[in-house]
Amino acid sequence: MEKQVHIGKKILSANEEYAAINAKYLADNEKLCLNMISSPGSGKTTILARTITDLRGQISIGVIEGDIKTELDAERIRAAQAPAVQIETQGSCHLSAPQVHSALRQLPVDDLDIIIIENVGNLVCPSAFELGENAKVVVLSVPEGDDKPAKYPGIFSKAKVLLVNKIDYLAISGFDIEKVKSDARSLNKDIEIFPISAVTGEGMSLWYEWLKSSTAKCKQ
Ligand SMILES: Nc1nc2c(ncn2[C@@H]2O[C@H](COP(=O)(O)OP(=O)(O)O)[C@@H](O)[C@H]2O)c(=O)[nH]1
Ligand SMILES: [Mg+2]
Repeated sequence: MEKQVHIGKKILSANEEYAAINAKYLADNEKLCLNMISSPGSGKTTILARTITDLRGQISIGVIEGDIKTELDAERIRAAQAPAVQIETQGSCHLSAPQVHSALRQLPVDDLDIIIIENVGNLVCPSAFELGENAKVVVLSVPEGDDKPAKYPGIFSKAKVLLVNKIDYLAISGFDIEKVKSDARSLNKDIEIFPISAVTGEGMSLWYEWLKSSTAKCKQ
């Protein structure tokens, strides 16, 4: 008869192992690393390009881009004069920690203060895979509707920051921003919420202050 022996030791998945290696590398090098997650089209790349441009000379940002196909987003980041590494996942709906591990080796990390990972666009799979980041940043844009924190609680529970983007559409949409704030806070009482428009620049200064203070904390 077979006997089962419980050895009481958690066997880490390859993803968890690489996430721990990435996290240690980033901590040793005093870098802030953010994992940006949203539906496709919420404005992640637009937010990143504007942030890079507006913080030039104050904070240096490098980007790891994840998409199923194409180098298009990395090209947009390079056009904003920041280093970017593109990962094509070839069908996978999320980035993995081993992929981020190899992308980190291709970035000029010594010259950077912050590394931002733009994950593959969707609100579900990316939230389940740790990459070694300090924090997840979820982006919800006004045209997507105000019911998304309630419908996709996983990512809104885990994120440290919620960027509500495209607030320039607020006046012509039925989007209830107070409902989004209270739904997100009922899942995650400490979540920081910044309503922004990456096109007009409204609200971006509070996001920049958060980036600056979080960067400073990594260097202490
Ligand atoms: N009106 C408006 N459009 C935006 C804003 N941010 C991004 N967009 C537009 O939304 C579309 C998708 O943006 P993109 O950055 O590619 O989204 P991503 O797929 O999340 O990276 C583009 O046409 C952007 O110009 C915003 O704050 N306001
Ligand atoms: Mg993008």
